[in-house]
Amino acid sequence: MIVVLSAVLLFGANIAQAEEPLYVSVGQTTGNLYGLYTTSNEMWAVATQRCKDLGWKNLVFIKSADVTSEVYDLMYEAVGTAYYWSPIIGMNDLDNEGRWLWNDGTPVSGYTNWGPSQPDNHRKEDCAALEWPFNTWNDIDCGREQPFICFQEPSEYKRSQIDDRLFSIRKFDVEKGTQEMARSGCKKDGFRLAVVDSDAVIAKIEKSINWNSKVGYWVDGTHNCLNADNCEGSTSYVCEDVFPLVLSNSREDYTVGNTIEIECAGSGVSTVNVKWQRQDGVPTDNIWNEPLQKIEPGKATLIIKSATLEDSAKYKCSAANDIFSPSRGYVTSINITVHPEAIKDAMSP
Ligand SMILES: [Ca+2]
Ligand SMILES: [Ca+2]
Repeated sequence: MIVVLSAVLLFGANIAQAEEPLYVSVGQTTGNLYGLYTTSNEMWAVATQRCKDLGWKNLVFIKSADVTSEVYDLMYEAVGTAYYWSPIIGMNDLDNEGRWLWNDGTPVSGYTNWGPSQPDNHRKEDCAALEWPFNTWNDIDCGREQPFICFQEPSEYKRSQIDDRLFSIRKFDVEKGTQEMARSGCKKDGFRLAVVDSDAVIAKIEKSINWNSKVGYWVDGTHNCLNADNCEGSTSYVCEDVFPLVLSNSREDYTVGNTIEIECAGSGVSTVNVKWQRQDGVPTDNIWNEPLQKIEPGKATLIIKSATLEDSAKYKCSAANDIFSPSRGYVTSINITVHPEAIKDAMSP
């Protein structure tokens, strides 16, 4: 099953949030965490450093077709196909023309995905970006300022221990604030004040955000204050995402004529609006229709009364909390495949 758990932060964020990624997703095959940054375009060297400063491993390394596919999903969910953003990726041939290295110094060999006629080193191009529709590579001028994609490997952000929880730092608009102000600050944007109830959570927060070791941060749970004895007079706090989606049924293989019902539910500080969508046409068309479904507060049940081969389309369930602005949403996809009856019969003894 492919589950893309994504967090969208639309524009409109205040300055304290300026370094929030536009979009974060977890690649289900590799487990990598990806973040797309678009709020300020940067050149390769600055973007590389920015990823590291923000707690990521680096600009994304695309060493397999799986990563290509996951990054494509990230871009597709974040910006659809209406944009030509060409995000920078983590490779260069600065030291030795034509000898491409990932930013960690490993050679680009084995898997490559250059676009047609690339790399062409046109007027000296030693860095690289993803070319629309976000899956092939083009060498570009290292001085070009572009959006960029950072990534982190699963062993580093310890996803299994913390169940996909994502944390981010906020600063009070005023000089300092109380825990109650921190709670409402998170809630205003569709988050909750981070619930810290174990050392694993603290480790996750330390790894996933770029915090100042000299500052105390308001949190909730068994701890009230991270990184300091008390947070009276603190200027910052930690928010976390609150409504991951859960599918009632992860079965993917069906036969023509089967009935399919999958409930998708989300929970959060305010009731989320959940709905199923179906992608018709080829993926690059970005045409999503609403299939038959039963929508209730906080959940939606996809109903396919008699499955057809065409149902092997990509379904996704999305949830948004539209009470607050900027809005925040999640998407979960399931790869339903409907097999012809004949194949099933042929396989039977
Ligand atoms: Ca070059
Ligand atoms: Ca080029």
